Amino acid sequence: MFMRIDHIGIACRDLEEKIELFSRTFELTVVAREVNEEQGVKEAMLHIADGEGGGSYIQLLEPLSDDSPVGKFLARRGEGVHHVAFGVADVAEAMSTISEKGVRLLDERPRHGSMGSEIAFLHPKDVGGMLTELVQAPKP
Ligand code: MC0
Repeated sequence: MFMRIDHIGIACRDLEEKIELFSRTFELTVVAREVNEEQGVKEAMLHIADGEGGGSYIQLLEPLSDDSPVGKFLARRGEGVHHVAFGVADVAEAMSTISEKGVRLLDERPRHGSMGSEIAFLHPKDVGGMLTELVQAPKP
């Protein structure tokens, strides 16, 4: 079902500071920046490699408000890994297959994600404490 790790999402308080840190430390390049109002984040994608059906990235996330998902996460746990996102060929199909196994979906239908992707989240409590995202990359 999963083709690759699409990205690791990292919650941070200062996006520019963490872009500088990750670019310098791991020699990664920012390939996209976006504000996603629906998800309450300002974000940057740092490219790692290309794989089946799309690339792999580090995603740096700064919250737009304290009551957004990433804002609440920072208050509760501080900076660090917020979620792991897996690349799938068809996000709607993956949602339906996974939900049939008893895992709660946090989205009823796919939503808009980074770089034109379609995404959906799974409840962390049903996946061993890991907030999990499904990502369908846009067709080339
Ligand atoms: C909360 N919990 C987490 C967690 N956030 N566990 C692991 N990883 C996380 N990131 C835990 C809490 O500690 C709590 O456990 C339990 O989940 C229920 O939390 P809650 O009190 O309901 O907390 P809320 O209201 O903060 O909701 C958490 C939830 C929410 C995961 C449902 O953040 C959500 O719907 N997230 C999906 C959307 C999202 O995260 N968007 C931002 C990235 P205890 O044991 O204390 O009960 S957007 C993005 O990344 C896009 C742009 C993209 O990739 O393209």
